[in-house]
Amino acid sequence: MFRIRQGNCKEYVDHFLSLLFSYFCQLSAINQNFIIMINSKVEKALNEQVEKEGYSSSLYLAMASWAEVKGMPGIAAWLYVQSDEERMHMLKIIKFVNERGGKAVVPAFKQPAADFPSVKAMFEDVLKHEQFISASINDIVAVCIAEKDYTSQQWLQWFVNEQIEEETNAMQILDKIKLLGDGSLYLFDRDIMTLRQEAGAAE
Ligand code: OFO
Repeated sequence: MFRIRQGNCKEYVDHFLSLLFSYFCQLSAINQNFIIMINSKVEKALNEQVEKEGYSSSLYLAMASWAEVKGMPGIAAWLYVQSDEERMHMLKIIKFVNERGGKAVVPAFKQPAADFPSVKAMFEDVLKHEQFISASINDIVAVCIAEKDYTSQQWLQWFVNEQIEEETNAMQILDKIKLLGDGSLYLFDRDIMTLRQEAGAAE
């Protein structure tokens, strides 16, 4: 048993510090046990999604740059915002993987096209790409369910809802382009950003 001898202050302080140290060790062990670690298959699927979101960001950046050079500042502005959103999606996944005890890996992104045949064809590509991303998110949800990683599955619900919005936006834009026809791109370019305001107001 530990006894404090009168006048032996150093011994007392040392003992107190060692008690404090073991208390913090126990506390940190308890905390670690409470982290629900990410499943390794889900971690792999999310890392693949990091690549897809990063590529989405580059793709929309390339489209924005093309539209800007072609003298369509409204369409360019819409795509620049879209590119930023995709980067935010990528960051969201990176942080989630790391916070759940996994390791996010940032890959190389393939180079997107630099030219597009027309505005309509470009937005058809946007819709196709978003449908591809939606399918990819659904595949990850399926992995979560198969692996019983319900924490990740629940977290992914944000992306499931986001994809509904992304596909709807692309479809609305295509409907407007079809309605206006290729000859009215000036009006479309002037008004496209109002679609973002309308979508923001509706949320
Ligand atoms: Fe990240 O939603 Fe589009 O790609």
